[in-house]
Amino acid sequence: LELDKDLDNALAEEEFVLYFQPQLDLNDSSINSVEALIRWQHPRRGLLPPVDFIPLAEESGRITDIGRWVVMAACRQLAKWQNSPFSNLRIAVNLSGRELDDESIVDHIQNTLESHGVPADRLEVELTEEIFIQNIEHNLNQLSKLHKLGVHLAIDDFGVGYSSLGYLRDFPVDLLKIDRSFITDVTERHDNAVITRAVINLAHNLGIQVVAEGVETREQLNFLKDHRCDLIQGYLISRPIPADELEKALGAGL
Ligand code: G
Ligand code: G
Ligand code: MN
Ligand code: NA
Repeated sequence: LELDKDLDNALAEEEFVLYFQPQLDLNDSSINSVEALIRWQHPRRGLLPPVDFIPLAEESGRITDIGRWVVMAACRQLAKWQNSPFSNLRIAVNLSGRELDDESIVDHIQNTLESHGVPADRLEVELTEEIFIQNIEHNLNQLSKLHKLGVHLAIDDFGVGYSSLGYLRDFPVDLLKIDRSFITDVTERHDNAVITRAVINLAHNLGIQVVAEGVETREQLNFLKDHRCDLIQGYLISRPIPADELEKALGAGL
């Protein structure tokens, strides 16, 4: 409850910060995209992870304003990177179903990209399968508009939701992110290996790229490379880190 009240201040005082976790392209070992993960630098409690305040913000409706801040902060970072050695980077932001419900979020994204002079294809939006279960028509309309702008669309935590596969046909999806639970023991468990290979083939046959989440070992990397996964994300490459650390790591040839 106390935290809930503090959330109002947090936006006004800019206490939120974006951390970035890079994705490694397995084709050429380059890093062209990073996922933005929000943190809250709370004045008394220290650095709080999203699990401590995003569910709270979803309940109170403050998530709408937080989401708008995330989009703004991502565009601000992209604008900074434009005339730098990091101009190739794309940023993926997480949007919940609740945030997509907001009719004006697409306009906000378009306006924020434009006012920062950032091309739409530098931005990616990660959505979970929940958006294919409720408000389907509204969500399809929102995502079609975003896709037309040039924003890339990724399905997060793929494989653990309750939605049908039909949406891969009906929605403009650019990327699938295979949930970490399949990757953790992909080299030890035959079933997870089979599921991972099948998801990669399914996605590729639909013209969709695949990101493996939660990659922690060299063995997992090799397995995913052998089976033509496009990108990997996880502690093996890097934890989520602040922008200045990311720049240092990339500069040093991460
Ligand atoms: O940062 P961490 O790895 O702890 O992220 C935990 C969860 O919080 C992830 O599921 C992620 O999707 C979610 N999350 C992180 N940043 C944001 C954000 O900016 N908006 C929303 N809605 N969720 C986020
Ligand atoms: O948006 P999403 O639900 O994918 O959020 C990513 C979450 O997974 C974040 O909390 C991030 O810190 C965490 N994470 C990222 N890479 C790894 C990893 O390699 N291993 C584990 N255990 N967690 C990870
Ligand atoms: Mn994500
Ligand atoms: Na995920």
